[in-house]
Amino acid sequence: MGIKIEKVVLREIRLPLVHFFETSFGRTYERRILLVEVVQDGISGWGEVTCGENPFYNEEWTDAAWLLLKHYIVPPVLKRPLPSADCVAELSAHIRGHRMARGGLEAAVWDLEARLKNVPLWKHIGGGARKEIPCGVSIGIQDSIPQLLKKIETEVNAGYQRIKIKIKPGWDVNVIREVRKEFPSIKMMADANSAYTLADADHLRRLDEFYLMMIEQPLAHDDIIDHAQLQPKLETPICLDECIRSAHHAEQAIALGACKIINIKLGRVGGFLEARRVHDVCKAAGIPVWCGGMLESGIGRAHNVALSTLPNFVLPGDVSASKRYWSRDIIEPEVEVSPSGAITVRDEAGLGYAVNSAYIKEITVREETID
Ligand code: NPQ
Ligand code: MG
Repeated sequence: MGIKIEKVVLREIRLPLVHFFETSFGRTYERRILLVEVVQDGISGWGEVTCGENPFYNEEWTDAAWLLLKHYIVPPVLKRPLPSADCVAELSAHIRGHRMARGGLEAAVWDLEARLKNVPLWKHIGGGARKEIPCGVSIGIQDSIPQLLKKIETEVNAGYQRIKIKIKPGWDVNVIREVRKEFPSIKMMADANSAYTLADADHLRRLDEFYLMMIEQPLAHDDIIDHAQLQPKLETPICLDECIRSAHHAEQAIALGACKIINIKLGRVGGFLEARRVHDVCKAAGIPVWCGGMLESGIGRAHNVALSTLPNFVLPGDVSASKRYWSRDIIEPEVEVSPSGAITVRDEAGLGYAVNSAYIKEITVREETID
């Protein structure tokens, strides 16, 4: 059974966050999310572009992604027989960068193909190593340390299996020290989103005494070599996020000793095909991986749950409950996390969650059909 897509509908939705989210590059109050709906024989597959509102996490942003999809990414897949979802990534491989925009369409076609075959997406991508996804949380930079401690207590009590704390110069060693004092035995890590340089190596080494699971992306977003210089100076394992956009980058980072752990984000690497390749490279090299998050709506969240069932996703990821981010999610049921900090994988075909079209319509600010 082949794929032949009749039309693609692009939508931009606005979703206000329950609480602002602050990283080393800024504060976000509301997400502008692009949803990609691909349609064949009256069946829809759904994808989400996970980029930010501004080109600060990486070069991508909502407005640019819209134009890329419309002019470059969607046209080559329309009304053309495709042997399988495996072939979609290649049709936009000539585009430099913009993998989140490309991945939004690619993931939608994987969902469509799973639904056409009436199998769950996790099974369709070759996952199924676990039925319970271990969950962590990512906690943004707060206005004060007491406020951060209170948030951590809430999330630990909710059952989350590890706590990730965003850091930046001025909100790092001082903060982690206080958190460790209050929570001596939780699994904990820090994410700098590229806020440091090699000149900060001595400063970053001061984090070693707090036995963090890892420090995520301390140095420049595109600099594997500097991370290879830093890792031998730290006891804390480095986890790369922004630097890893492809399986080849993973190979290079591992060969150089730039990291001991890799965070895989479906969008950052351009979709399921490349995410699986990164996963396989890491697995063969004995590098554990976990699933990163980009404050996704339920659709991106459901993709992340499916991805997290691949065997080497052995560490708790940033995939957490819908209600931590949204007062109302666009899928039903919402993604829920058990008191032991896990998401149960669902057995319905495709995403495994129903897409709430009526609610999506309410919060859509622009829509365009490409056929
Ligand atoms: C990370 N995510 O692991 C990212 C960063 C991130 C859950 O920590 C808008 C634009 C919102 C970009 C949220 C988490 C974002 C964003 C998070 C990037 O580095
Ligand atoms: Mg990160």
